[in-house]
Amino acid sequence: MTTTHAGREAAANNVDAVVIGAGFAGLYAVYRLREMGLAVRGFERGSGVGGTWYWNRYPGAGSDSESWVYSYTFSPELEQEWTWSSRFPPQSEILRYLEHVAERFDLKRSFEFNTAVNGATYDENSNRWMVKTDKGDTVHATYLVTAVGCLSAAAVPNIAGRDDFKGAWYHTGQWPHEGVDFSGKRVGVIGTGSSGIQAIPVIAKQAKHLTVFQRTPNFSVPARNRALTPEEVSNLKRNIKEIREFCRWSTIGQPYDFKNQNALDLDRETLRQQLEDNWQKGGFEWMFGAFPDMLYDQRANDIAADFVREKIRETVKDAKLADKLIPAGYPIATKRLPLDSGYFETFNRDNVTLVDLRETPIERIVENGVRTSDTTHELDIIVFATGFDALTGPLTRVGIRGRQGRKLEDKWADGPRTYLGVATEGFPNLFMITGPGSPSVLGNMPTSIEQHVDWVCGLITHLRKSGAVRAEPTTQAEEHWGQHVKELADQTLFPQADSWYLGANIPGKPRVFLPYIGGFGTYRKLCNEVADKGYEGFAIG
Ligand code: N01
Repeated sequence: MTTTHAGREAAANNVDAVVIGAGFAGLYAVYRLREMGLAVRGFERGSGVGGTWYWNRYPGAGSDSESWVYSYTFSPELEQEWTWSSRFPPQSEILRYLEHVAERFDLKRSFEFNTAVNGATYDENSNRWMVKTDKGDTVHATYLVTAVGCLSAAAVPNIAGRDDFKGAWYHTGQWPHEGVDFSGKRVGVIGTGSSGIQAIPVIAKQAKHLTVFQRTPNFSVPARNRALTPEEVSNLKRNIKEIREFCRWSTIGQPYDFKNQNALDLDRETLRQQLEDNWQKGGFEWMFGAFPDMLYDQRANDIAADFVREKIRETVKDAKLADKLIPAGYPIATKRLPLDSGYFETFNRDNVTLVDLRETPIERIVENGVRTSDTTHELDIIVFATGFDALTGPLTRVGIRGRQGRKLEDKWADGPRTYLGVATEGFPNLFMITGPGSPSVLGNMPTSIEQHVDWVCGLITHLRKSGAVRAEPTTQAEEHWGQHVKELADQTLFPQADSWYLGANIPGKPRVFLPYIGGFGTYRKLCNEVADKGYEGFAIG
């Protein structure tokens, strides 16, 4: 029997699962779902795979997780074949890795690129999702898997006069593929989060002059990036199974964890020495391989914060400038802690100026630069390193409608409500990879992603084996989970900072702590228990 063109079209438009996004999560979701024998179609806005690493091509962009754990674990062969160049790989290398994975496992054939999903509606009668794309396609699927990333909805602030600017402007999260030539240019960077802190030292070396517009001074810890020696590579490859297993059950999915000891139990000198030793090592371990009370107890946190303040003061030669760069008013690490490669040193350069927006706020953007309350800073290029509408933004902009046409953004108007961060009541068979209410951004993303995809695939297998067609969290399970996520966050110092974890960076966004802060290992255990109890908390039918 030959299949007609119309027949093939119909089959392609009626699939088991639609996956949105071709980053770390989408690629793995397609791999696993296909392995289970499901018909899958994927859609990706970009022209290629990579997600975060496709979009964030700004100078200095790279991973803050160690390369040997910032990768997939599902294929031991892949793990052995791929060799990372350095401790913290640059964006270009991570993108190359994801392209390699897509080729190696033949994943691209399941995706339509340059295609955004601009609506997905659940039909109760057919128990199918009707997914629409900006290319005019409509695809029907039983399962809708969102792999849209946590930090993919770029936030360009609505500063008056932005359209008057005659120069070029860019957001770090939507960087042009051809790159930006800063040579001979007067460049302004607005924002000093992780992206700004990575980009600023690199741009400063290229630009004629760099003006950094800082609203909130940020803590930062040195990355101490370096090339990996062949000996390290072979040791890592030999021990990779154990390293991965440790990450899976650790607090933030990294190859280290908090000590079984509090900072406040140590005498000052011992504590200082430990902080110094870890500072010399570089990386997140300084905070997240240290003392748990630094995130719970203000006194312990103050010790850590003062340690970094001293480091800034030692690094920045001009004492008045150092004062402006030194953070105060929020506990360290309660805004995502950046890793840097010479960030504070950059302010010792003659071609770099810091504008403290707390003293001289931006009034507007004008045709030749940025006007603050005291002067106009003349610029040829503005870089918005101003962050993202995190976790909820990438989901609510898709146009997802559940039972009775209810919009996801309406349901979440007062903050996201999910069960395990993976599903939401009223939206059957919608599975969110690293959605709000899951550990997601509080650690190593690939660890989180693989756990989520595997768990969702387990749930889908359960449905298929038991002859059920839908899973949807109960209202009660969702409420309990929301309370639990909030209670855990409230036990820490995190809610004290105006961070994107709380939606505080987006005007009008409800102040709700978005990720689950109980730790990757604990979360994994909870998810496994839910599965062992026949997916307790889900209405399955
Ligand atoms: O964004 P951010 P990001 N006027 O929201 C400022 C991940 N990431 O893109 O603090 C003036 O952290 C804002 O000021 P304030 C990582 O999870 C990972 O840097 O709100 N300034 C802040 O300084 C990270 O946390 C990696 O007062 C304005 C900055 O812009 C997340 O992405 C690398 C402003 C935004 O900081 C987001 O980081 C990079 C305005 N109107 C990023 N609006 C790696 O793993 C905002 N700001 C390596």
